[in-house]
Amino acid sequence: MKKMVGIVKLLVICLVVIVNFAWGEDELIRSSQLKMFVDEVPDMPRIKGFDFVDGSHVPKKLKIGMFHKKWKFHRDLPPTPVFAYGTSKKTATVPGPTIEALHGIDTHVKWTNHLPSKHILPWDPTIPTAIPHTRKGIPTVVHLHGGIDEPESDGHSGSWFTARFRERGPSWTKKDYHYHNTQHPGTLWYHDHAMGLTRVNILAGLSGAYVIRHPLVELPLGLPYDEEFDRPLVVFDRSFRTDGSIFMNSTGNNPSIHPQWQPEYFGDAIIVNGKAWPHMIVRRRKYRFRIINSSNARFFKFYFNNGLGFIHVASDSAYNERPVMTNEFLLAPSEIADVVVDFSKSKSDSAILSNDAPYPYPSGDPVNEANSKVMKFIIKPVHELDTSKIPRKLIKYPSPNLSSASLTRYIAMYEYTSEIDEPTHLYINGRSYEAPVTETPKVGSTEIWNVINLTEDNHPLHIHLGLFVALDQIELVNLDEFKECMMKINDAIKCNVNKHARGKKIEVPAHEKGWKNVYKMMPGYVTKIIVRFSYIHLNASYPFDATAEPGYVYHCHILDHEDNAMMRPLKFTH
Ligand SMILES: *[C@@H]1O[C@H](CO)[C@@H](O)[C@H](O)[C@H]1NC(C)=O
Ligand SMILES: *[C@@H]1O[C@H](CO)[C@@H](O)[C@H](O)[C@H]1NC(C)=O
Ligand SMILES: *[C@@H]1O[C@H](CO)[C@@H](O)[C@H](O)[C@H]1NC(C)=O
Ligand SMILES: *[C@@H]1O[C@H](CO)[C@@H](O)[C@H](O)[C@H]1NC(C)=O
Ligand SMILES: CC(=O)N[C@H]1CO[C@H](CO)[C@@H](O)[C@@H]1O
Ligand SMILES: [Cu+2]
Repeated sequence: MKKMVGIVKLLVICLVVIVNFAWGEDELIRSSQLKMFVDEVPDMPRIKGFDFVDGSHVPKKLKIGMFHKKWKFHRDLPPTPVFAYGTSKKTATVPGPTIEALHGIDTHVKWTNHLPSKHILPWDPTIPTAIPHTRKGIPTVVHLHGGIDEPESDGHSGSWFTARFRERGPSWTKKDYHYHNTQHPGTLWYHDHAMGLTRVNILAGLSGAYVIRHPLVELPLGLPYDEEFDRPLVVFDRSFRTDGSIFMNSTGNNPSIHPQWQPEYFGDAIIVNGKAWPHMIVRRRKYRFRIINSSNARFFKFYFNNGLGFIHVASDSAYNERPVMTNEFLLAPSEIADVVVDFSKSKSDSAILSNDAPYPYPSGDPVNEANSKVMKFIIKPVHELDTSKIPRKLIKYPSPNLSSASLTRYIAMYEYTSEIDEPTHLYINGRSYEAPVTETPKVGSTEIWNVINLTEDNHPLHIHLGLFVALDQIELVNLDEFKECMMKINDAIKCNVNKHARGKKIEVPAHEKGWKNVYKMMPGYVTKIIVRFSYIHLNASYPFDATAEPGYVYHCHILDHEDNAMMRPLKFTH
């Protein structure tokens, strides 16, 4: 048996070497070869998640497919093979269409897979991965990030399926996904979530925005609301070869253990709504931008080169209680910044949205000329009437009640390395994804989670179904001693976490004090969050059975970490 495993490993390595050779890693586009700001940023097609019949809004059934097609990322780049979401191959886009849902009106989506038998990017069979028995077809499954929905429609990593549903993963339950839209209004996004393939499927193009609107509550706020002035911007980074194809390194950092997997993907070009360093012509007035970071691993620290500020009206999916003004802000992968920018305040006729987050964040390389620029706004000179406003108060959701928390958990993040000191995999609480479920909260309950980062990276933690408020971040003192203890016995309490958590305290920034679904877990710190497994905007139970199979998951949202295997099951009980 051992010999067999050895032979298979050898074969995989040979295959990787051949593929590597065939793909010619030397023919990469240098970012200086692509002129910045030449393409106009598109507004992705908008699809209504509701119908209008006899004067009232009614639920709608949508069919959205995943297609293999070519997409033009830049004027001077040949068309790039991608995987794209759309209602047809012709209309499919990268990112996918923006789904516009209405609060209280159900949206049903039948997600269909029309992908070919082979992937366009290198993937790694040695990490826990969805692999069809026939070895043909690309496993995919769609998760609506930020959605409060039934487990059967949550896009569980094991609920994958291949083209024509020919093969289905172990926890697959149904074809038609049901989004209840009964939650608070805000910005969500949908993306692939297949076991071990999330990083490559999203890298290939499978993500898009989903907005839940609640006009009764939102219109009185007076924020920019029309399509022209309320724009989702999906931001990610990609590298390309001279033939236009997406470049992803096909040699792992520990090739004898994992032939392809690397701990973080970084691309040279910054892409906004499917165009590299685009521009947008804007009027001299207020715009709302729902900025979704769908990078695999790149953090962005956004600022404007001409001093324009950002007014944060929401963070992730939920409105802030009050608008918060900043001149720069940090966005982790999968976090959402929902900001208003007032171009009438601009002293110049253009503004460059810029980035200065080191990568990996926070200890990695500084940004260079290419990845320090995101997009350019060209501002029309004429001042014009702008009836939108920034209200003093937005939406107040009840604050979390600390004394109602029924349980305190310690969630430790571990990174394991090989003899050459390169990461091999990451685990939460020292457990593999397949190990029996340990997080089984009660539906409707509130819990405190103390998240302990024992690695050198900042890990954005994402919890499905629940929302949370980040309370504080406290540095661990005598870190080495604590880490050694944790590596030995993996028990935060026995390792005296409270004795160690008495270093520097970092305040949660004002614009992130509200309800979130992703938060940045500082390395070497304990981050305390209060998690609510119920609605935040009303005292009602979920209109579905959250305890049903296949349950949910929680994970790090650096996709390369999530795939190997910084993800754990989350199952609810009554
Ligand atoms: C790909 O990764 C390998 C192993 O980490 C590294 O040696 C090589 O330089 C990388 N290639 C490119 C083009 O980045
Ligand atoms: C986007 O998210 C990735 C990973 O989740 C993170 O590494 C990156 O810094 C984020 N970028 C921005 C601009 O927020
Ligand atoms: C907070 O929770 C405790 C315990 O459940 C309860 O007694 C108290 O009334 C709650 N406070 C508020 C303000 O809801
Ligand atoms: C739910 O009930 C609690 C206690 O009665 C109250 O403090 C809270 O404001 C209510 N939440 C909402 C969203 O109405
Ligand atoms: C506990 C632990 O190992 N923390 C690490 C978190 O990350 C920082 C670097 O950002 C390291 O210095 C810490 O050792
Ligand atoms: Cu991570």
